[in-house]
Amino acid sequence: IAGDERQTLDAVVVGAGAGGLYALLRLKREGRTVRLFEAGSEVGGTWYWNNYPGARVDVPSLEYSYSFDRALQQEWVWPERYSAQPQLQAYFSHVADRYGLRDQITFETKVVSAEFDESRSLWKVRTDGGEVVWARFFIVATGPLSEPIFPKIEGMSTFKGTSVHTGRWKTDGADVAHKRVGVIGTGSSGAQIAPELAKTARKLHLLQRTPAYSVPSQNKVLDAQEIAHLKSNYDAIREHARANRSALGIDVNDVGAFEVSEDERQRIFEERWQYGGLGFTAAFGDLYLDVDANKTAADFVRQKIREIVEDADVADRLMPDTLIGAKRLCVDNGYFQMFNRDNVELVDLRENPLLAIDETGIVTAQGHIDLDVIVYATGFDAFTGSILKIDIRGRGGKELKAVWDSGPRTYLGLCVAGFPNMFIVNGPGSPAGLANMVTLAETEVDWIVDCIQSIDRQGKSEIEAIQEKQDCWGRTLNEMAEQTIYPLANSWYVGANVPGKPRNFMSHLDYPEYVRSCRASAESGYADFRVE
Ligand code: NA7
Repeated sequence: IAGDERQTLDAVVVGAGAGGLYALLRLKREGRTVRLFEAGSEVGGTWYWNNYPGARVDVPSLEYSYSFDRALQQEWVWPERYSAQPQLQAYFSHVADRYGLRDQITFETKVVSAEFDESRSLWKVRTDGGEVVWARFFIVATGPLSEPIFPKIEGMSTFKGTSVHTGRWKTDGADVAHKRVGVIGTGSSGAQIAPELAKTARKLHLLQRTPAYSVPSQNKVLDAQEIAHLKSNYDAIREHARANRSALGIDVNDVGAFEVSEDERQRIFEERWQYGGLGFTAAFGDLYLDVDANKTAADFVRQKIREIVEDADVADRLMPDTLIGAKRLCVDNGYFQMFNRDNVELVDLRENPLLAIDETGIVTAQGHIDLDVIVYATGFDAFTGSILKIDIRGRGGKELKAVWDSGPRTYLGLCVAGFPNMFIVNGPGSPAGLANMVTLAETEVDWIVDCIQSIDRQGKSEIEAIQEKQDCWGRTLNEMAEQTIYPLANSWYVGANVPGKPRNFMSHLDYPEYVRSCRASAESGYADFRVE
């Protein structure tokens, strides 16, 4: 026991991405004893693991960055509108150095279990290195898109070439120069990596199961004048973004798609397309609310595909026939243009199903594709995958896995009934996945740390979500989602990308409203929680 006591910390944080790093920073500033465990060998989270060629953020970098320190945001230079992975990695590394965070981080170490000891109101946290630490608070910041998923394809393991998942490029990365490459998947990762690999590969086969909507990023190098202008308006930029449902600095046009003439509608879509980025689907206020309105945007993108892709048959096969934006919209740097290259071939798995993988490549209904490299751009077990990899047990030894059996349930996306003193950053039930993840991480961590401080000031030892409040939160999320087109798609937002995963819309759709709920809870002295 004495040895255990020496190890008792205020908090354990899991994950050194945007959320975990900021949690460590804030807790340190409050004079708390903290340790952070990180599976990778560096900080950065998503931007550590997803270092595949072409990896780039789809939110402008000046926004996709911390706002807590004006000096940091003024001094740090983002050279491009949308930063590539190396810049993002460098940024988080700089943050770790600048605020002296490294001493509290244990790298290359996974947390394997966390168990709440009711008699002592402490979390017992065990790592894969066999270390056990005790902490009053357990903060899970493992990321909503961090647990890669591989499809189950017969013969996969027999492939003698290189197999690599985009989300594990760090460890498994492949050299594709002059090689024959197959890319499986047409989500954001596939749409980013394929054009980049095609530049050096001998041949690239893009294996498409569902055609994707993608809009150009119109990424560019920012010149000194532009950077100076943006930085002199930083407060206004942040404020504008925070008023947006997704905490993104996009201009939402509140007008309905059918409130303007056909010509005007096309003009507005064209303007948004030329500007680039996720603001495309904010062209009209009802694109996420009304299926017919949505179709006008979808038609516009289909027309663009027709114009960009020279081979009409290939263009036809690339045409999505779903709703636009119901699955995460891809933001690309030459995705559709890539199909005009002689060394790129589209394999449409709907008419030519993928049957198996063998030692030398992929077997489809129409024959064998010889490959040296297979890239799995097949996505992630979103929201819950990385959390449930940890054996988390709350009050009465109850497993989180069992409690979330039919889908993740949280209160404010931050806490779970039955799991006192546990907090999740960017977890299910928060606007994670849809909102600017750095902004959201700051919002949530500030709430968590303020909460911890308040508990102590009140002389209390435990805070726990109340079941009825949690149920009510879940209903609110569903009601919000049902007014939109989101539940209509088979996306990772609803868990449909993982076979057998229960279908739940897992995100909160309105960042400002979410902030109001969190603030109201704090202002009430956490009256909506059990505090003891
Ligand atoms: P996504 O968006 O989940 O995309 C995964 C892609 O992989 C998608 O096109 C899937 O097709 C495809 N996939 C998955 N399994 C298979 C099999 N068995 N055969 C063929 N194709 C398959 O993951 P990303 O990594 O691209 O992006 C995740 C998020 O990260 C993104 O939304 C951004 O927010 C950042 P499907 O559509 O299911 O038919």
